[in-house]
Amino acid sequence: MASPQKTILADLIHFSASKREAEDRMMELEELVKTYGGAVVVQSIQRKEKPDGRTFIGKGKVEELLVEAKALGATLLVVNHVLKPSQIFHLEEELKEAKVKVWDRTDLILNIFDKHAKTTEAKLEIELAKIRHMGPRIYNMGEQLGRQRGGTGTRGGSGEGNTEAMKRHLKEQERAILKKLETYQGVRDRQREHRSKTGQRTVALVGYTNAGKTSLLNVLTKRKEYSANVLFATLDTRVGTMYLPALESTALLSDTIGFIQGLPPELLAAFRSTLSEAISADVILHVIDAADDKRDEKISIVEDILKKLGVTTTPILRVFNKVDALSPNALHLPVDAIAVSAHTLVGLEHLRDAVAHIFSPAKK
Ligand SMILES: Nc1nc2c(ncn2[C@@H]2O[C@H](COP(=O)(O)OP(=O)(O)OP(=O)(O)O)[C@@H](O)[C@H]2O)c(=O)[nH]1
Ligand SMILES: [Mg+2]
Repeated sequence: MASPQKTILADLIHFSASKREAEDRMMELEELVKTYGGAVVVQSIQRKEKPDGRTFIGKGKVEELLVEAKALGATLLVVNHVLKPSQIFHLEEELKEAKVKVWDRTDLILNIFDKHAKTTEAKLEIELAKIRHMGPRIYNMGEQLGRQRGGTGTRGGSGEGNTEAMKRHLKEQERAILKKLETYQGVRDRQREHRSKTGQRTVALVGYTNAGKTSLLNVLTKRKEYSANVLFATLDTRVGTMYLPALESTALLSDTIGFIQGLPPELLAAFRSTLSEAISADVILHVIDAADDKRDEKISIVEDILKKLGVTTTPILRVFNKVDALSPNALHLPVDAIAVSAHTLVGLEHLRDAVAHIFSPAKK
């Protein structure tokens, strides 16, 4: 196996942000980089009123990181924000001496997705998100290079011509992918129609990445899907059958990609097909890592994303998982919380009953 890529992490936070917030952001970024397979060699947190227009992190910081990159042999810089294409371009230019590639947060997430995607559908969705995210960068590079070649006044000079050709090419690729994805969407739509015609109930697991969605799917449906202590272990949609004793009947339970703070909108849009299973379910189970210090913040992040996805009328049950790992001084759970553990199996009957109750309030 190739040795992990030595990586520098840079974050920029506002003066008003707390130290804790800054550290949490850095910790999550480090988790993401580890999930990707990188080894973090430098962590840089800067407080700034607003980002630098040219390089985002500012000239002084770039110079400092160049020295460190050379000294430590780092080859990747990840900036924990979404950068403008020109900012990435300038950063790479200025770090050229150390041959450092520059990624923003979206690049990092896309590259993790790339590593984990297994189904053709997920791969196509990632391809689409990449084109949408990287496209403007490629046009920008063409324009910058055109300008550097002193192309002022040379209308339709080589830089510009290439940019136009590249734009057309990417547009065509995007259309081709969308067309393929439509086929998958069509299959899903038909399956959904069939399910609703035959009265099959559907339940979806959603939640922050690493909350334990797949572990719950496995214990509720006796499936054996891959779950792991990494971010974004699941990128596809998996479906199993869950028994609801109170109804003496079953529901289909689906699992899908986890959410994360700052999930770029173009990624959400690209994953529409995969997420459609969750969005269109009769009931959503919002799986929460009860033992996570940032539990409440993550709950809001997930609920915001659900709203952005247009989920407004579906009943959502909050499911507090990992209660076996709660420390005595952990935040209290709400008194009526559905508290479960995919590891010890505590609370699963309560969860099945709560789901059954939504489908058939009278039968409980
Ligand atoms: N202690 C404890 N750990 C759990 C429990 N459920 C899941 N885990 C662990 O949490 C980690 C993440 O579990 P997954 O089921 O992969 O989580 P996920 O929500 O599917 O994550 P992604 O697919 O990456 O979004 C794994 O290491 C699990 O073993 C639980 O009830 N208790
Ligand atoms: Mg999972």
